[in-house]
Order: sequence, then C-alpha cells, then structure tokens
Amino acid sequence: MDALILVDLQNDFMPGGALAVPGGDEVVPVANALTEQFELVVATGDWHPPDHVSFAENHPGHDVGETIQVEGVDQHLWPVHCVADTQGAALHPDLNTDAIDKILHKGDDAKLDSYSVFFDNAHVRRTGLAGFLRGRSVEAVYLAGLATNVCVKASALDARRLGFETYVVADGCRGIELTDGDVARAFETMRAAGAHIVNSAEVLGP
Ligand code: VGL
Ligand code: ZN
Repeated sequence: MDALILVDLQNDFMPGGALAVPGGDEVVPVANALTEQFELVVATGDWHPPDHVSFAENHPGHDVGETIQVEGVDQHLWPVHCVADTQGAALHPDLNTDAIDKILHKGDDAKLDSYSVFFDNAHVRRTGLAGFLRGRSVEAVYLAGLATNVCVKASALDARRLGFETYVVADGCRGIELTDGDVARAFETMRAAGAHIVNSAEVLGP
C-alpha cells in the first residue's frame, strides 16, 4: 500500500505566520487533490512546548538564524513557532481534514527537535510513524508539505533509511532559502538518497 504524508501544513508556516515559508499556502490545494488518490493519509504537525530547544528566545545571547550546539547536536535557532494547542500550530483551515486518517505531532519534547516525521534530530526517539505504516503494510510513501529543505528533506532521508520507497511531490512542497540554493540542494540530496522527485500531475494521472 502507498501512504501520503502531508508534512507540517500549519498556520505558522504559512505567509503571515511566525515562521512563514514563501508560497506555503499554495500547496494546500495540491495536498487536497493528492488526498483523493490515497487510501491512507497522514498529516504531521510541529507541536512544540513554549520552552522548546529550537526557539532562539530560550537561549539568551543567541539570535534567530544562529546554529548552536546543544548536547552535541547542531541546533538551528528559529523564532517561536507551532506552540502546542495554539492557532499557529493548527493545520491550514482549507486543508481537507476529512481525508486525513492520522494526525501525528512531533517536536513535543522540550529538549529534542524533530524535523523528520520519523525520528527526532538526534535519532534517539522514534515518533511511531514507521511502525504505524508497517502495521498497514505500507511500502511506498509520498511526501508533500513544508518546508522542503527542513522537515520534508529530513523525512525523505529517514524514509529511505527505513526502507520505504520514497516519492517527494515537488510542486506540493515549498522551502525556506536560509542560504541561496537551499531548496535546489535539498532536492538533490533527497534524489541522491534514492527518493523519486515527482510532480502532482504524475500522481494524479489523467
Ligand atoms: C520546520 C523549521 C522549524 C519545518 C519545523 O516544518 O520544516 N522548520 N521547525
Ligand atoms: Zn519546529
């Protein structure tokens, strides 16, 4: 079976949100169209406590955009975003939630960041998604969402490591260029790891 994984289509990642991804809202109709092709649809959400390690404001003397070391792990510092149970963490209101079978929250441990939908960034805790998918005999995962070069990339690389056939729907993703070329490099890295980069038209068919 194939599963569609919609990564972090949350208000804070949309234009006007706390960690806006340019054009992030443009992928919502693509995501809705894709859901009709899949029997199993998972939507994930960043779900941080206020004292989360990824928030620059929790590291006095450090600013948004810096990368610091926390217990031996590189931590990029972001503005406060997707705080659990806030409007910013809610899924985009136009997303067709009736088509979603499971919502998975990640990044809910104050000390661990979790870009990937499968593991935290230090790879010490699983989210449980791999087991959930295997329990439903999923062999191929299709990823779309935000942000291409952060959570989508980390999820695609982990999906490959976990042995899933991995498809990334390019026009269903948008990224944040922290450095020029980040998004193009992310697609290259995912492709090099064995992920198939496809367009929604190929998935939706004629
Ligand atoms: C994300 C930055 C911080 C993402 C999550 O969903 O791509 N980006 N937390
Ligand atoms: Zn986050």
